[in-house]
Amino acid sequence: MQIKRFEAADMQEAMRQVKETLGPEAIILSTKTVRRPAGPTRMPRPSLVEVVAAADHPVTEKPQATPKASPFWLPKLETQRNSASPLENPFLQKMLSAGISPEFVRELAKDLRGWRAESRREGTPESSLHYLRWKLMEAVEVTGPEAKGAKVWSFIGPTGVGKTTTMAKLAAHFSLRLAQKITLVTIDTYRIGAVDQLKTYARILGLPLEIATGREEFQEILWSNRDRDWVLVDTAGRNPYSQEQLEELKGILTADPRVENHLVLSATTKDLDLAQVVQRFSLLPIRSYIFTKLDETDEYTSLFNQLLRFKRPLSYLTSGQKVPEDIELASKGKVASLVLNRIPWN
Ligand SMILES: Nc1nc2c(ncn2[C@@H]2O[C@H](COP(=O)(O)OP(=O)(O)OP(=O)(O)O)[C@@H](O)[C@H]2O)c(=O)[nH]1
Ligand SMILES: [Mg+2]
Repeated sequence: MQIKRFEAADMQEAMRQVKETLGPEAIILSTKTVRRPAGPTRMPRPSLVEVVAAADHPVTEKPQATPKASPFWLPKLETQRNSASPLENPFLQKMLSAGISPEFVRELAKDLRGWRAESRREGTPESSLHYLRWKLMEAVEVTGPEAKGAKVWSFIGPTGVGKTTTMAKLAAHFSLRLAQKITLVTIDTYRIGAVDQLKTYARILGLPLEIATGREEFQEILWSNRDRDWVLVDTAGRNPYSQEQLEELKGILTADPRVENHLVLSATTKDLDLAQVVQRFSLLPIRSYIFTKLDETDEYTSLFNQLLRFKRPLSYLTSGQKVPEDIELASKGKVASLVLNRIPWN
């Protein structure tokens, strides 16, 4: 497998270079815009497009003698042969430039070709966009609060992503709008001020708050709150690279099999960082993803890629600091709009 990096002034030129060097069967692994450092005159220079592409049989160079093990996120070349190339389609090129998973776009290229052949459509821009929207919606899974049974929901994730705020938003929604009996629990006795932050929300919402300092205490609290409709559990932000911190979290949350873990992630996190975070937090079963801070970015392809990479349903999206307003139940249509509305189609 030959992997090469290309830089060009725009995506069209980069794709031309990819085809010329690696051939039309090349697979795009990633695309991004890179800023060139200012020159000696300190004048900012125009940015470049960087494309990383791979091919089995490059046109101009021989494959390497000893192939290296590929990182887990690279698509497998064997499964890609003889499929339609996204390089041929301007719509798909745009999706690639926007950062959508090259593997997904490649599949889309195949499906789009099949759909056009089947429906004998010329493929107007409108019909192609409709089709893309439908495929995006089909690719993601969403979930919400289920109808019956007591629930214990924990909110886990890296530091500062909005776990406590999201929990307060949901507590307000469940107790004020749905008239459910709620108890708030925190196992975050780690960060200074964390308990006070939740105490403030509990006081404003008029909800009981319990503090657990370890596994046994957590178990006892859940037992004594077994008649509640919902027990919402706040946890300390954990560094995904600290196995010790994650094991400690697991030690407490596995005290009761009713605990369902919702992984809170920020929409501002970079694509591959998200992959690492999710992989490391997966030492606990993840019931759903909650994405926060949608208002702090206008690029949602990382969010979308994450929903495909480790398939878990998306439950809630938050887009602001206001409690309880800035939260909504996720829908497939919303995800598709977030992704497609940001791509400059013209
Ligand atoms: N813009 C924006 N800010 C948010 C959102 N959700 C939370 N925040 C803010 O993010 C900051 C951190 O929120 P917290 O809820 O304390 O985050 P946390 O994950 O509990 O943090 P730790 O417990 O320290 O790990 C606060 O200033 C929140 O107001 C959101 O959807 N949009
Ligand atoms: Mg917190």
